[in-house]
Order: sequence, then structure tokens, then C-alpha cells
Amino acid sequence: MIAGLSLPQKSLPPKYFYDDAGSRLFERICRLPEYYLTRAELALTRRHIAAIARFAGKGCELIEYGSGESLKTPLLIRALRPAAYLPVDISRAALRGAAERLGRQFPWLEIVPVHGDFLRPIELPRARAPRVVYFPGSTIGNLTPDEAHAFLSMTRGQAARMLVGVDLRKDAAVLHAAYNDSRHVTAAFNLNLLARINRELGADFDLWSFAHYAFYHPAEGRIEMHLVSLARQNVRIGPHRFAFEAGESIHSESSYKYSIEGFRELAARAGYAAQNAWTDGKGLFALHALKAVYRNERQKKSGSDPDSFSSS
Ligand code: SAH
Ligand code: AVI
Repeated sequence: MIAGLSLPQKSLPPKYFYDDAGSRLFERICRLPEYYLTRAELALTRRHIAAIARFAGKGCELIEYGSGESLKTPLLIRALRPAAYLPVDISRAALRGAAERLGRQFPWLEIVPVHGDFLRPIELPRARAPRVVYFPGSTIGNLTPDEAHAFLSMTRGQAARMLVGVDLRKDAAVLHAAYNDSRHVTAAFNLNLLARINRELGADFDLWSFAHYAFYHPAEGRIEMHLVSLARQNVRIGPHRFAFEAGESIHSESSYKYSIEGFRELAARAGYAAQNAWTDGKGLFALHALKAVYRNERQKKSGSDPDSFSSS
């Protein structure tokens, strides 16, 4: 927080949105009429589930990064009958809620929740079946291209196959509405970051003197969310003091949108070959099927390729 607020363009990593309140607000966002992403990804997953299951392979271990409430996962669990499901999330509340719900829904399923930050190396339990990484929701769009590259390089060492949900580039008006919803839930989600800093770090942000601001940056291909200071003011976090000019902002999130080709290029740089990309009927969202390309047998083994998998 201190480092981010000390930058010339104040900036905080979006992973801090997700305390209990933030996770609940995100769940509400997913149900908003303007937030098409969740509905589009659910629709395309239903539509192409047979092909998705053929790609992933039945009986695998399914690792889901940024699992949240695991909303789309039941579709995969039914189709894949995985040997184990490993949801990975930074939000303990979301992880607990999803594990309890899926445990009731699929009593035969082994669920191994992993609490952690996927921007750092994650320790996973030992694999007992070929692994498939599932990263839905376009959470990859919240990473910078460098972070996305590092993340994909990490998952390549964990699983040979990967399914990634990515929001497609589209009309800026549609994007603008999705991040400026009429019920102001996205604004509450954004402002909760400041409320969380107040709660957990004893800061004195006055929430009424900051406003949610989100816009599409066409050259960067991303939505930017900011918290704009409505007045000239100082904010304290412990012994640190941060000065804000009126109109100055904290950049709180980027949400990159990728064309199919653009995302394939990013994945290829991290050592993945594109196998397929399924989209919804309206062409809003894509689910990419990627296969790791290994340069030698040692690399292949670390990625637990089904063709080379051994449980020893
Ligand atoms: N996959 C769900 C939720 C997406 S919201 C869906 O498709 O709807 C993004 C999720 O990623 C949240 O649950 C958040 O807690 C988690 N998350 C964000 N950054 C993270 C990080 N660095 N490490 C682990 N989890 C993270
Ligand atoms: C989790 N992530 C993909 C969401 C997104 O669309 O970038 C977070 C979000 N931010 C504002 N609304 C939703």
C-alpha cells in the first residue's frame, strides 16, 4: 500500500479488493444486467461442454485459480468427474463458501482448497492424476501482460493443459456500461478497497471524498478503474501521509481485453500452443484451450502431461 501510494500515478494491485466484503460485492457484480462477462462465459461453457471435457480429459485433477464462488465449476465437475478439485484463492471467505457448497453438491468429490496469492509461487499438494488448470472469469485480464506471462510460465510447470476464460475486445459502450453499472455496485466494490485499508491498516480515507471512475483505454485495450479524489486532501496510514490534489486518482484495477489472436500470442510467449477457443453466441467472451509445449522430457514431466504422467 505504502509503495503503491508513493508512485507518481498512485496505484494499488487489484488482488486487495477481495476481503469478505469485496468478494460479496464481486458476486453481486456477476449478477448485474450490464456485467455480461459471467453470463457469456456460463453460456459458452454450457454450449461447448462436450468439447471442453474431451480437451481436459476425464478423471484429471482440476486446479482452479481465482476460483471465487466457483460459479462455472459445477459444469466442469459434472462433465469431467475430476479425481480432485483444487480451488486456489486469496479470499478465505470465498474459498470456504465455495468448498462447502461444492462439497454438498458433489459428495464424492475430493476438494482441496488452497489459500494463496497466485502472483507468487504456489505450493500445491503432490499430483495423483494428470492436472488441468482452469482460470475462468477473465481474471487474467486483471494482470499486467508481464504478470500474465509470469503466471502462465508458472502454470506450465503444474499442468500440461489449461483452460483460460478471456473477455474479448468489443464496443467501448458495452464495456463502459459493464464497469459503470446503474446500481453502483462496481463503485461500491472499488471504494471498498479504501474501506478495507481503513479497517485493516487504520487509515483515515474519507470515502465520501473519493469517487469511482472507470473508462476504456483503446490504445492499451483495457478498462481502467480509478478512485478519484474529489478535493485537495491528506490521508494517513499509520505514520505515513499521502497528499492528493483535487482530481488526482489511485489506479485500482486494469481489466485487459484480448482478441483471440492477441491472447494466443501472449500464451505462445509463455510456451503454450493454442488448441481451441470457444466463444458464446454473441461473441463477447472466449474460453481458450492451451497445451504446454515442452522442450525436453524433464519439463514435460513437471507439467504432468497425461502422455507422460507417472504417479511415482
Ligand atoms: N473465477 C470466478 C471469480 C473471479 S473474481 C469467476 O469466474 O467468477 C477474481 C477471483 O480471483 C476472486 O475470487 C479473487 O479473490 C481471486 N484473486 C484475485 N487476485 C488473486 C491473487 N493474486 N491470488 C489468488 N486469488 C486472487
Ligand atoms: C475479476 N475480474 C475479471 C473483474 C473484471 O471484470 O475485471 C473484476 C471487476 N472489476 C470491476 N468489475 C469487475
